[in-house]
Amino acid sequence: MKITGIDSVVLRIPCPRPMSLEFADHRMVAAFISTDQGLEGFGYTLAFGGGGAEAMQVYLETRLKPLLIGEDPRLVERLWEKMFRADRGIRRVGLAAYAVSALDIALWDLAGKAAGQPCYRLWGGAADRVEAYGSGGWAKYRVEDVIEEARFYTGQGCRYYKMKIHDPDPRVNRQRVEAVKKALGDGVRMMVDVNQKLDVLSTIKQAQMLEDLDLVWYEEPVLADDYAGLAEVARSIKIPVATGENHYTRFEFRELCERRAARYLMPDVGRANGFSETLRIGHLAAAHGLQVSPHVVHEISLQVAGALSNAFLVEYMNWAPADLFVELPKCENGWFRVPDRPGHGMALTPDAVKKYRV
Ligand code: SMN
Ligand code: MG
Repeated sequence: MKITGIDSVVLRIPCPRPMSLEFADHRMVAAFISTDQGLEGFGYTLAFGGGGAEAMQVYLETRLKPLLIGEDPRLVERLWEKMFRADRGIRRVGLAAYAVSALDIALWDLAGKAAGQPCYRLWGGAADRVEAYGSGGWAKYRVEDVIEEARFYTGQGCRYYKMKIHDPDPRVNRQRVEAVKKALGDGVRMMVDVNQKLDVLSTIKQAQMLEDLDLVWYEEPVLADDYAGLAEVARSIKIPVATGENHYTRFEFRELCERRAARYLMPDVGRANGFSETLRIGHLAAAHGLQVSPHVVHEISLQVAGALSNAFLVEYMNWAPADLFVELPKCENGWFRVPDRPGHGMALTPDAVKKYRV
């Protein structure tokens, strides 16, 4: 089987009302790989808030695509190495890693379709169902809106809910988290997300103010770049630290593991160089006794979570309009079945490209 063509497109994805308080829209960079045998692979990455999507597409088109044309798409490891090692002057972090991710996801989609198997089964298969947490709780919501949103998820059986803590006053964050926890009751545990907004001392102080709330994790406590800071926070607070949505390679995750900088690693398949590198990160985490909780895009992250015995929850964030994908997985009693169609199982609707193309 040979790759005969690759098309890419940037889609503008409008946000549902609640998310639009924070972001007006997102961009999806989608890639479609065609072959001489008629099979097609679909991969994508998401730029939340839209940042950098055009640059990702240019890097994909001008530097990565020529490496794949004419190759056998089933040799994913070989092609991943070819992409990862291509430009020695550009590290596969940031925008370039998003571009590699979209193509790696499309290659695995093709490999799965060629084998007639869903990806998680190709990779060994640990579970065909994964529990989910509801996620949102954006900074600009009133606390009533956060509670209403949380109930959207708990109403579908979710036992976990994550909210942002972005107020400059740590006491306000404490009040908001406490109010949401009280409204949700004992059956729901919570996580909080700092999104890198604090420095080491302020984040430790903020975390200490939340220590009695039985939180599952405290997320991105300081800048993702600051490994020493992350490790200091992890040593200093009682809530387990989660981080990883802004880390891109197994080398960066190795740093997190060896410094004991987090207990939950959160690679994003659309950022961390695709399914291939995310699986490696998952196995690396297992060697350090750490759990992996993939960041967003649960509809495709489910394949990775279903292949890792140290996966803990997928992030259920209601970001996709109902007419974008052919069949979004459904949350049943707080759990998702891993899609068992060949490949990763997701496809755009016939009109999605026309409707959302930039
Ligand atoms: C997040 C997700 C999507 C967009 C922005 C921020 C967030 C999370 O950090 O972990 O859900
Ligand atoms: Mg986060």
